[in-house]
Amino acid sequence: MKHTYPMLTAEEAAALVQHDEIIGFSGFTPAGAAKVIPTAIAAKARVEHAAGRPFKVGVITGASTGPSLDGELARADAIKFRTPYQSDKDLRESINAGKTHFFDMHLSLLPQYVRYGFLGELDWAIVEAADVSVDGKILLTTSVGAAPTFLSKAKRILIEVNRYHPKELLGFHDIYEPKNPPNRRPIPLVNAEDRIGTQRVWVDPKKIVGIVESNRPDEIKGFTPASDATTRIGQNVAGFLAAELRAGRIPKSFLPIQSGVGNVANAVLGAIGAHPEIPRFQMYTEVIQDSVIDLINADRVSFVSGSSLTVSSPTLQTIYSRLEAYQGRLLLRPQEISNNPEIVRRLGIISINTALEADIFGNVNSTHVLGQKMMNGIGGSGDFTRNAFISIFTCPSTAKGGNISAIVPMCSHMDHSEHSVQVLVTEHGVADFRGKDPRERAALVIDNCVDPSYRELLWHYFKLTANGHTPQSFRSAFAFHEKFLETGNMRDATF
Ligand code: 0RQ
Repeated sequence: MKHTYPMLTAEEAAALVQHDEIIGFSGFTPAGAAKVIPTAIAAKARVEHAAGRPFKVGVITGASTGPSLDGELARADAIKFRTPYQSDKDLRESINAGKTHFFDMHLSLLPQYVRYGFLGELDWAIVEAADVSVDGKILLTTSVGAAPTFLSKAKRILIEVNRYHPKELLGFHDIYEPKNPPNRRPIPLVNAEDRIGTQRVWVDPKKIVGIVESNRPDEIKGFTPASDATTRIGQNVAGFLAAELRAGRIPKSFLPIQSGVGNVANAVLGAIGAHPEIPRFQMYTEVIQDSVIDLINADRVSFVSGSSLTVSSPTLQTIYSRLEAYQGRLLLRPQEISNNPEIVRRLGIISINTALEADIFGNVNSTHVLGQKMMNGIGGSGDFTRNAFISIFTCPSTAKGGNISAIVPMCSHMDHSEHSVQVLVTEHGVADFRGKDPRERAALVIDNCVDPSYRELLWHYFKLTANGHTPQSFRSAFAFHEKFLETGNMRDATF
């Protein structure tokens, strides 16, 4: 490789990073996440700790990352604070034990928070790339996330040039960074497939203090195959969208779809793709999962824009073996653009995200198990939900073998309020909240979405208080949660 940058080992790169510094790492999900340098930083932290010296760094990324970044740094107790999203088991434990400061952010806001200086000055951008030119043009790999902002704002840059990813990825990224107010302009994107920026990130080459070479695949977990419940949820969402189409409320040409992460989201997308009445459609989403690639291959999805290509290794290998077939059908953008409220509202995106818990009035908790333990974070679900053409939440009606009802009297934590949630779907059916008051919503949810073994209990709760716009009982609102903590079964709740 012809360049003017120092070639470093991962250990030499890690040696440059000091205690208390703040790092912006590439990665939006494990796709495109830095791998070898964070692992070496974790090893350095262990050595420092063994010598009795403090060593922790602030870790900012696009969204979640992989085990070589979040997992290694969490296990080495090397994370001072973490934002905006995570999904690593060890990091989650550290957060829930109160050891790591984690603040949960809407993903579209992260880059501007960094540009505005709200998170302090970035000491480092540590970014995975497929290629770097002598004049500082960086070709990113399987995600864009917040990497362009980290690269422009950080004092110094370390690049992991990962040979696993081909240089032919040139053309799959569209890099655009809005200006800060008062100089912000409208984002000139009016169709999902519009290109508005550059193919590579341009940086001052003098900021690049070293390059570490690697050859490592993304660390993406496979999905659990669709269960009976997730298949039925998918069919219910697809049936609802087909009915909207028939009613003429969704245009015949359809609208771009955003679909969240996880097992439920994967099954929902499969069902939409399989529905005979839903035409070939576009996606304007953040995470491009395996199911999207299947739909492109089946020519059910004509184009997808996202911030990461989060696919399993076999799927990525298939894409890389015939990259030209995906040119013009797959585009990666900064999360500030993929999740941008202005664009979501303009394009009329149909958002489909997963709830951990919803209440009978249509409020949604996507992040906290039993109101206390952080699962992953809000991710981009709020960016899309608040601004969607139609916002849909899905979830299985129960968890933990039926001992938890995902539908409760009052959410134990609130991420998406009744003002933003328009449709709730479980394996039992659909509650369409549009134009309905809280009492009407509750009746729809209990009749259509709740597991039959919880229906009577929830009707009982609903009838406890006769007064008020939203009939809520302070004494009993958390009876389901309290009872689960006491006996391990929400069905034991009494009011
Ligand atoms: O726990 O794995 O221990 O069995 O929660 O549940 O049903 O497998 O759901 O994989 O689709 O993830 C909301 C977490 C769903 C995800 C969430 C337990 C359940 C299981 C997972 P186990 P499932 P999924 C785009 C948009 C927020 C961010 C977002 C998410 C585990 O979709 O992180 O949408 N969303 N971003 O047993 C206690 C309940 C429960 C419960 C489920 N009510 N109480 N536990 N579980 N319901 C992506 C990005 O922004 C990057």
